[in-house]
Amino acid sequence: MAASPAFSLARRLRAGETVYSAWCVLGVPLLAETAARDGFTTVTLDMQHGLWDVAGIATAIGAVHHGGAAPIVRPPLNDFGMASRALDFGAEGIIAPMINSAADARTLVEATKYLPRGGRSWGPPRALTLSGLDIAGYLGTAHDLTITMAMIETRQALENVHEIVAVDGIDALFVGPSDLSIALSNGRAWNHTMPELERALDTIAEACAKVGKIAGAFTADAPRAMALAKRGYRFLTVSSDNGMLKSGIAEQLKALRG
Ligand code: 3PY
Ligand code: MG
Repeated sequence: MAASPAFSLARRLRAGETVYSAWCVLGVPLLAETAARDGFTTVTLDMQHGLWDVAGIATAIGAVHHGGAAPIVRPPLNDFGMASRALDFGAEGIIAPMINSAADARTLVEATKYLPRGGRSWGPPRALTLSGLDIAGYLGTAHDLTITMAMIETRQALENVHEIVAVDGIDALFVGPSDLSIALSNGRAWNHTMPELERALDTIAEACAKVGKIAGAFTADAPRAMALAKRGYRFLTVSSDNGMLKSGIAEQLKALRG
């Protein structure tokens, strides 16, 4: 995967490209930068469950950008202010958790798109610097340069998937297989490949395809990401910084123990 021109992710996804993203939870900008420099097209910084604080996320967005990848941020639950701020800091995309209805989707669009689509408040100092655009340039192209993804990870979201994806300004749906499998099993299972979840994944991909929007999903590893790409998913996060660190540690310890 070659480094991509800055702020090209949204355009490339809308043009039909399939993109793989690193997923960083440990709150360490250097790890996010390494994922970018070593070849991921995009790096997602997870503030919902990860250890990021606001200063760290601002630093990591710059580090990923300068490492040649597109920074994406998942803000905390219902933190639409942080979604807006992450774009101001130069994120190229937002993945908002637990978007359960068209009303939730409209709230997300309100925070992430300028008028006339939404009501994002003006003030993107770092995004201007990183994009190299002036005020008129960024205001005029922010929609084309950024991507707003709504997470589908509850029964309610699945029931409302067609209404959510139809909201103007929602560019993509992103499946959270952990929460969705817990929801579909009524709390009995965390299972990324259970039959009900597999059916839901196809329903969500079809809902996106029907309106020409992008389907995305979290995955635990590259084989699963590539399998979902064959089923219509085009934005796929792969493993995590924590997961890769732990598997690297396990591999070395196994070798040491013979
Ligand atoms: C989920 O699988 O529920 C997610 O939110 C992705 O980590
Ligand atoms: Mg989740």
